[in-house]
This record gives sequence, structure tokens and C-alpha cells, in this order.
Amino acid sequence: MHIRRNRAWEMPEHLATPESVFLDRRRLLGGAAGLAAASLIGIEGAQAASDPTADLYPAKRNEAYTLDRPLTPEKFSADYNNFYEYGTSKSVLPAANALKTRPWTVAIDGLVEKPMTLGIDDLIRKMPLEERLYRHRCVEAWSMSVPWTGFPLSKLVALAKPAAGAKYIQMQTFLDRAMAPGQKSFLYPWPYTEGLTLEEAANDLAFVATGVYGKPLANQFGAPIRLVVPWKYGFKSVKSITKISFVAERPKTFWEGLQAAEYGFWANVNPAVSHPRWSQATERVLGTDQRVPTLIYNGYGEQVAGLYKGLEKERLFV
Ligand SMILES: Nc1nc2c(c(=O)[nH]1)N[C@H]1C(S)=C(S)[C@@H](COP(=O)(O)O)O[C@H]1N2
Ligand SMILES: [Mo]
Repeated sequence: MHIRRNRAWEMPEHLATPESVFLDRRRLLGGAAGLAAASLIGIEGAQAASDPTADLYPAKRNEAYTLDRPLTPEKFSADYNNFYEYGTSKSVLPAANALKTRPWTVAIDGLVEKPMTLGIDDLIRKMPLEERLYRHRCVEAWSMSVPWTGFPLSKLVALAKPAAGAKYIQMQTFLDRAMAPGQKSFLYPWPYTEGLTLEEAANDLAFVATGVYGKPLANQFGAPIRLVVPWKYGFKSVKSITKISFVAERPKTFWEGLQAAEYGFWANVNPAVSHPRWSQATERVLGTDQRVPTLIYNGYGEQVAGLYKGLEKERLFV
């Protein structure tokens, strides 16, 4: 296969969108409040006009998580989304305006000391928000690099206090057919469900995002709270979470339920293991005309490869 010599991933980090751009935009939105925000829906997607946590953004960037490639400009990543609750095309932005993100609760149940239901704003304010630049590699062989704001998943696990016997966490998206027309389709095993082992959830890279591009998450990114696990294919990063269950058995995920031969539980990125219907060797960089080589664990092997010692017989890369 012909691979372009022009390797975007070798460009220095200073080409990433500077934080000042986010700051300016934030000031703009904050100043004129609801109306200005509403008039921007066409470009950036809906955000709760009076988001009660908007003052927390932009959060300070954690310089331990930076990139070897430029950030994807928001105009591309905010209008090229997978969010099947709002349709199976990439242009879900207008449809996702129907997602109501307040009031919103996240239930924590299963094998925990005490099950609880947290209001989203209380939860966000309890957590130490920071910004991280992460790569994202969709199983469909496209990729992007975005500045998420959020907190380590390990902090949420600590808050939940898992009980003895808990081995996995299962995370679910809301289920509301009136709010999400895609959920009227009986072709899919709604609600969208994903899972991780507790060891994966404890890894420093496992992140819970409540914002992106220096603002609260726009709806199409999975507002108001989503998972981000950048060493795995994008479908593991479940959006718009309402329930987190601590369980003893490996949970059955949405895509496994749909097509187990093609989408497994582990779904770690690996250029050497093809999807049954296409190669995973390279990826198209969103917003460019470039294809670049895909890296094992999406370039995060140093941080996560150790999680899979002794599991070599499993389908780690599907
Ligand atoms: N609830 C839900 N979460 C989801 C999806 C979805 O359809 N529904 N799509 C997944 C897939 S395939 C990808 S690649 C990412 C896309 O995230 P983005 O739209 O923010 O780029 O979300 C993941 N999380
Ligand atoms: Mo994806």
C-alpha cells in the first residue's frame, strides 16, 4: 500500500491549538450567556446554555498527557461523530440537540459498599478537573486528537468503594426512546453498554470526560459525561453515562451483543490484527487527507501493555 511521506504525527506539539483560543471562546460564550450560546449551536453543537459547571472550564492542562501530532480542529471532530442513539451517519450534531443533559444523574450500583445516585453537577464539582490531549482511534480506521477535560476514572472508582468480588465495571448510556430516536430501532441491543476490568479502570490513562476543547461536552461528544480509554478502539468510550455497575462477571457489551465475531470485550488497538472486513494497519487522520501508521495500543503501550500479561490467549485486539 502507498503511504504518504508527509507524516503529521511527527509534527511538534506547538502546532496544537493553543489554550488561548479556548479561553477567548469561553469568554465569548460566558459573556452573552444563553443567546450567544444558542446561536452557536449550528457550529459547535448544543451545550446546556446555562451549564451549572461552565465556570470550571477550561481546566488546567496536565502536561503529562500531550501529543506527537497536531490536535484535530474542533470544526472537524465536532461534526463527525459516532452516536448511534442519534443516527448511524457521522452527522449526528443536529439530532443530538434533542439530548437533555440536565437534570442528569449517575447511578452507582452492584458490588459496592453503598449504592448511590449522584447528581451530575455535584459529581463534577467533587472531582479534580484537568485537561489531557489524547489520541482517538476508531475501529473504522479514522483517528483524531482532542483535548478532553475530566478526571481519572480511578477517582470515581474510589468514590464508589468497590466491595470484595467486584472484578469489572459496566457502564451504560441512558435509555429514552423519546429523547433518542435511534433507540427506537430494534436492530440494536440498547442501552449502549461497555465495560472494563477494575485493573483497566485503575490505570492512569482511563479518563472520564465532562468537557472537550475547553468547554463542557457538546451533546454529540456524549454529554454530560463519557468514558475515554485511548488505547482501545473508540467504541469502548461509552457516551452519556447514567449507570456504573460493579460486577463479578465480564459484562456483555453493545457491540459484542451485535456482532461478537467482529467486536470483542478487550478491543485494544493493534495494527497487526485486522478487522475481519478491513486492515487496521493505517488510519485516516480526521480533517486531513493523510493516512498514518496505526500504533499498537494506539501509542500507549508503555502505560498499558502490562495490563495484559498472562492474557495472551484472549482476543485482546478485537
Ligand atoms: N452511547 C454511545 N457511545 C458511543 C458510541 C455510540 O454510538 N453510542 N459510539 C462509539 C464510537 S464507535 C466512537 S468512535 C466514539 C466516538 O466519539 P466522538 O463522536 O466523540 O468522536 O464514541 C463511542 N461511544
Ligand atoms: Mo468508533
